[in-house]
Amino acid sequence: MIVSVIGLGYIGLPTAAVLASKGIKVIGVDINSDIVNTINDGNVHIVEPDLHALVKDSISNGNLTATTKYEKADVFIISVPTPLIEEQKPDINFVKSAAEGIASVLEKGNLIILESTCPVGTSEHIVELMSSLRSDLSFPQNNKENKEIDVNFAYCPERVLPGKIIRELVNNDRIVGGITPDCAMNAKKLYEVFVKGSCFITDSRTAELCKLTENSFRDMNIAFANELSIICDKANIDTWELIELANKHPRVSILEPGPGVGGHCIAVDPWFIINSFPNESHLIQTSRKVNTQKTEYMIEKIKQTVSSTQKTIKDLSIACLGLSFKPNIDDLRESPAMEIADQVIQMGFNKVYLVEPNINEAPDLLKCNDVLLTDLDVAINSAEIIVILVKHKTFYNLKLSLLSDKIVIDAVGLMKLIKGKKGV
Ligand code: SAJ
Repeated sequence: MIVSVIGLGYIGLPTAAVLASKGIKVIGVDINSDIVNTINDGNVHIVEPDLHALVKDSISNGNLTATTKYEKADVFIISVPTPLIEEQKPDINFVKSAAEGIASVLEKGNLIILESTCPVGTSEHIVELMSSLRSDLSFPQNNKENKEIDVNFAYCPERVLPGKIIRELVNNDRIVGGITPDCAMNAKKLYEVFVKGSCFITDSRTAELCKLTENSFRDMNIAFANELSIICDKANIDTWELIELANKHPRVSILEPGPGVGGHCIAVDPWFIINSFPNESHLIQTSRKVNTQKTEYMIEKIKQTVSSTQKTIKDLSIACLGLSFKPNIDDLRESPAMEIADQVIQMGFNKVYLVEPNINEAPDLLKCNDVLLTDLDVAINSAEIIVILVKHKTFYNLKLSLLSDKIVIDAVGLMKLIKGKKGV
């Protein structure tokens, strides 16, 4: 069996490498020739534990090859981006062009699996597109007379956590949504080659909404925590203590507040539902709003803190601890911490110290005079105001004594965690 994985990004490359590690011949296809060359050299263009070793092995034993051209295969897995464009509308053009590329090499008996996050109904839409391009083949949707189907199509969303992708690819349960039950059964057989979790079968529309539901659920739950954190701030109550105590109830499990929600999934996917169902998605829309407003609240809080010092901003220095969108990763995309740091830089402080232990150079957006990417000790020693934006493990050893004469604004509960560890 030959599997072709279209799109060698955060999901496609790990999927290709895991399949290849099971002895399957995998052809990875990507429009970016630099990425293709990097992979063919046995290297990787993304930071993800264990990925490099898997890719290196699969390239050297010949199970994995990368190319910019579509080639014949038995199974095609589409894992290309579906970004939001203006007015927060999802753009499925990369999926469409992958479908066109696959159509050019498609043969009777092939299976196509779509993994990209998509609006409900996309799979049916893509099947229609492919069947219009290949009228010589019978596709599941247009098979009204129940003729023999030449090509199978299923929607199987990825649900892996960045930082744990390889482990979760293998261990997580999968949702396999077929255009027909046979399509789902055939796709399930492929996942069973490497998935240790269970593969649950459904139709493609349910599987599409299931992916969007999972991330919207998390967004909504984080919004609850963020809303509580603002209420607590106003009421002068320690949010972290409140949540810890509320979570002692056997049926309460509140997530952690933060500076807002980042990344390319949780803050994005709810819009796929909102766009398709604007009049029905009240909670989902409100959650997006609450999480976005939490970032603005943090920026306001910093401004108010400056005013309360009775010093002019030019006489003050500030440190922002953490820039990535969540702890212990180097990914700065859609990061609320980056947005806050950017606003802080524009406020006109004497010096802005940025601490992000997972990167070596300040990102272009934040590069300017009076802004320094430094280590934790330098920042803490030099700044009067310390803003904690990400709960990186490397911050756990922060010496509380160094903070005694500082103004600390803690968006993530790091202080509570350190005090708890030290038994203060
Ligand atoms: N966050 C909080 N409080 C929390 C948990 C998270 O503020 O209690 C913030 C994080 O700091 C971050 C954002 O939410 O800014 C998202 O982080 P995350 O760890 O919740 O999720 P992602 O974006 O890394 O991965 C999510 C996962 N989805 C769910 O947990 C439902 C993952 O399983 C998906 O595969 C991934 O989205 C995706 O690709 O869709």
